[in-house]
Amino acid sequence: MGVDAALSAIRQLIGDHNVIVGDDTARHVVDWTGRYVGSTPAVVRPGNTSEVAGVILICREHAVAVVPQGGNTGMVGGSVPLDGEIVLSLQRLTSIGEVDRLALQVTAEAGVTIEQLQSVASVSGLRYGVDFGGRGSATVGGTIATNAGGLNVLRHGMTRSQLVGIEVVLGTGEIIDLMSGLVKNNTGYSIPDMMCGSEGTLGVITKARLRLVPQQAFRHTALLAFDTIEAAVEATARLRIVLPGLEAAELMLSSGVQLVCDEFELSSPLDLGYPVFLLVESASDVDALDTFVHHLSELAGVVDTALASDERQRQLLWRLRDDHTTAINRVGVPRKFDVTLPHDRLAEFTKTVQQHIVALAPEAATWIFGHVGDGNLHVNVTGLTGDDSFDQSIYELVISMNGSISAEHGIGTAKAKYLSMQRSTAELHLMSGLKSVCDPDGILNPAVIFSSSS
Ligand code: FAD
Ligand code: 2HG
Ligand code: ZN
Repeated sequence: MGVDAALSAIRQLIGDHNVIVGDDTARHVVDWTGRYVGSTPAVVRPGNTSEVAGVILICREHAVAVVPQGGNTGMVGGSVPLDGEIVLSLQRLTSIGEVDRLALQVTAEAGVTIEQLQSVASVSGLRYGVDFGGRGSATVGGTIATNAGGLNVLRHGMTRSQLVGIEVVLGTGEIIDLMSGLVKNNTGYSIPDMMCGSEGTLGVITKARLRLVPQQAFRHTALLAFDTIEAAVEATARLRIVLPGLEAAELMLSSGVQLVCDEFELSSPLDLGYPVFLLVESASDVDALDTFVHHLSELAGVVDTALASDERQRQLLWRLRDDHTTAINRVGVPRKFDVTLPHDRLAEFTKTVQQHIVALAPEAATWIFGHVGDGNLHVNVTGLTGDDSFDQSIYELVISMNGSISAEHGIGTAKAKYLSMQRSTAELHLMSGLKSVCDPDGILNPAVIFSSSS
């Protein structure tokens, strides 16, 4: 049997204790939302790059499919073995080099979490430009594989903007080492850029060279209430112009904030009778509170404001935003739509999609929040009994409004069958050509991005 022979060779390579089977695989076969549940003959945990390459060579030889897995916090069913694949966990690759103070860069292995990376960077007065609620579990490898966005994209860009070097094991078993950290290196196609967002379909990322940014001493944070989404979108645009230190602009609706407050026994500093909220944060190296407050006071459409006057209040404001995902999970297994719209259609989309969902699935509840500065909304639907035609109709709406069906979570298995709604035949052809060069036997995440129908 291919799998048995492969596992026996893998045991010899990485040691018996690094091959997990049976009940101990449980946390590796279910995704964070609980929507995607698979099974696996084994979770294999190589401890370094050459062991990763050895595992891939063995799997290739025995024609066994593999799902690379970091923190298993992905939202699109890409990190779990839905077709009985072997799980290749990167969680033993946890070393971080010293911060390079001349280049403002650091080298981190794939299994390092974003929280660990932030803590190493902070010792040198620096931070990593990508951050979000899943920081405690999400890994360097997983965030590169998904090109994760998060809370500070409007200031620092997505993961691709932080990536200056990569080490990756292709589906052929070859190791590509591009870890020089040279910021300028126009020597043909950019392989790090190509690997970023490839969701484990082209190679297994083992190490990365990452850009760091200055950690600014002062953070000013406020929750603003509005009567309309239009006003919140306008206010975000205005703040982006007048506040160069603006790091975050997060949209929430009163229903979501109410849910977070109910689930976690928090109280909102603003009246939840207001329908729309914006959480804004600005960072600077000098205390710019007066400027921050002044610009907030000049915004049109703000009906109430809560300014965080200390770190405890700041943390509370952030919990109202960060805890949306966990609170929604408690209501039920959500259907997630991570979408981008052109900024001038965000308000229209938010209203239209809610009406659309009520018409299609009156039994369901809709929760909308997101990174409004990036045009990125997270539409979560709970209590849904409908089939896949529901998802398709939401994506049709997004595309009809010139949006994207995946903003920052990727395609995974969840959206594979809808990818051809968004990408042209020529684009899909180019992507599958790359896939067949990097992974000629199709052993890496075979069900991710590409569906049999695309
Ligand atoms: P996994 O979930 O393990 O894997 C994700 C994908 O990458 C899979 O396809 C997997 O096969 C592949 N992969 C993993 N590691 C590797 C590797 N080393 N080499 C090759 N492929 C690999 N995402 C955002 O973009 N923005 C947010 O604001 C955000 N907030 C979140 C908040 C919470 C509370 C949670 C739970 C998740 C959030 N996410 C967010 C989603 C998730 O954290 C990201 O998609 C993250 O990038 C996944 O990292 P991971 O290490 O958990 O990867
Ligand atoms: C966030 O922004 C994450 O909190 C998760 O991207 C979004 O739960 C979601 O839909
Ligand atoms: Zn998000």
